[in-house]
This record gives sequence, structure tokens and C-alpha cells, in this order.
Amino acid sequence: MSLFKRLINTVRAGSVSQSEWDEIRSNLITADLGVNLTDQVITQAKSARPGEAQQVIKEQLMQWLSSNSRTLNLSSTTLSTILIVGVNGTGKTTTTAKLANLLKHEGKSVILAAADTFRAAAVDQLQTWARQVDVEVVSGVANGDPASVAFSAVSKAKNEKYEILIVDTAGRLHTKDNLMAELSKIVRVIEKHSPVSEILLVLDATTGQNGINQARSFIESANITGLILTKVDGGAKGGIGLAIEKEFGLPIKFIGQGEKISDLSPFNPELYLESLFS
Ligand SMILES: Nc1nc2c(ncn2[C@@H]2O[C@H](COP(=O)(O)OP(=O)(O)O)[C@@H](O)[C@H]2O)c(=O)[nH]1
Ligand SMILES: [Mg+2]
Repeated sequence: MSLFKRLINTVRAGSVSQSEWDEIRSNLITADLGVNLTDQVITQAKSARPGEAQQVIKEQLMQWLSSNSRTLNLSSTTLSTILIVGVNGTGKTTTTAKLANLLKHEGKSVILAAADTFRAAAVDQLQTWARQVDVEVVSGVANGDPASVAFSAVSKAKNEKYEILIVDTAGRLHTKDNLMAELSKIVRVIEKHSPVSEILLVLDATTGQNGINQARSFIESANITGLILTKVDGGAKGGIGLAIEKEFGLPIKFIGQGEKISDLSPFNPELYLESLFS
């Protein structure tokens, strides 16, 4: 049974025992809602009348979700650049390709930059995806400066009047100052040519509360404009999206639901809340 369904059913049935509350509490925490939000939900549930519990709790959850726009901030007249950032293995390269595919289907002209220069395989991986999507990739020399790849890519994108440049970056540990400084340098270099429209932080839903800690450090050191939650298909426990948005007030703009090119969807808060209750 889904995350909140059990809670609502229990409240509806009336007279909930302490051990039942304890069990519900531990279920919600395990579902990645975290201790703090779980306790707030339980307080609400305890004070709600049985018939109103679902309504009251849904309204509370809705308030926790970000009210910022979930659509990409794209220019209609000039190049828009989107930076994809996050720690290793969260799905940045895959998501770069998926996003290119999605935007191409919307009729946009898209070019990619392979700014993960640390691993030769990362460039190959992006190029393989790009062939499938039929978009061009700008890459540099192995172990080169990722900012110089970004520079070449933004120059080409401007000269050739592309609408959207998506920059795939190397996985970086938010705790490593030099890597975070490198990210700032990429942003500075791009912004000499054209503004960075979005810096999207990719988070792996299966990493739970640890993902929230990653997000916190990134948000402190880079100007993150939105989130992409990946691997939502892999049995992720559901509460993480809510916990992240409540914590940071940043919108989840897309969710990744698989390894195929088409497995990326705009995040729909209403559907998301429905899924927690159904
Ligand atoms: N199940 C699932 N796997 C994903 C998703 N996104 C990425 N992956 C997988 O996660 C692994 C790491 O992805 P990659 O894009 O290389 O991560 P990066 O290191 O952040 O660039 C690959 O095996 C991807 O196929 C997703 O939404 N769902
Ligand atoms: Mg990668």
C-alpha cells in the first residue's frame, strides 16, 4: 500500500494505538520523508477528524512543494544554456541526452557540450546518446580544462544560432573545493558570451536522505535553479521529492524514470501527490 494510504486508512478506522502510530511513523521515515516532516504529518493526522484526514494532509503536502515555476527558463530570442551538475553516477550524462531529446521533440535546436573531461568514457557515452538523438556534441581533449570545452561549445552555439546548449559536467563531490571552483569557472566562462539560463542539479532518488545532504552543499556553493530527480523507477520510496522541495524551496523540474532516452518527464506535483495516496 502506498505511502500515505495506510496512514489515512488507520486514521479513518479511528482509535489508533501507540504502537500503530509508531509503525506508521517508522514507515514514513523509511519512505524517505525524514523525521522532521514525518512528525509534522503525524501531528496533523492525529488532530484531523477521520473524514478530513486525507484532505488536511494533502493540503499540507501541497504547501511543502515548491511554488516556483517548473518549466525551463528559456529565452525565445537568444541562446539558452543549461548546465547539468551533481555527484558521480546520479544520471547526469543520461539526463543530458534525455533532455536534448525532449527539447528536440519540442522543435528546438539543441547542441551538447561534453565537459566531463576526466573520463574518456564519459565523452563516448554522451556521443553515443547524441547519435541516437541526432544532436551535435562539442568535446575537448582528454583531461583538458572543462571550462575550455564550455567556451568552445558556447561560441559555436552562438555563431550557429542554436537555441539551446546543454552542458554535461563531471561528477563532483560537493565537499571538494577545487571541483566546486571549477564549476564556478565553467559558469564564468559561459557567461562571458551568454547568460546561463539554468543550473540543474541531478539527484538520484534512491540515495534518500543522503541525496538531501548532497543537495544542500551544492545549493550553498552553486546557483542551482532547479532539480532533476532520477531513478524514480527503481523502487524509490516516494517521499524524497517532498522532502527535497520542502527543505530547499527549489522545484523539481523533471523526473527520470528509466534508462531509455524517452524516460524523462516534466515533474507534475498533482500526479506526484496522487501517487503517494493511491
Ligand atoms: N533506472 C534508472 N537508471 C538511470 C536513470 N538515469 C540514469 N540511470 C543510470 O544510472 C547510471 C549512471 O548514469 P550516468 O548518466 O552515467 O551518470 P553520471 O555519472 O551522473 O553522468 C547509468 O547506468 C544510467 O543508465 C533513471 O532515471 N532510471
Ligand atoms: Mg556522466
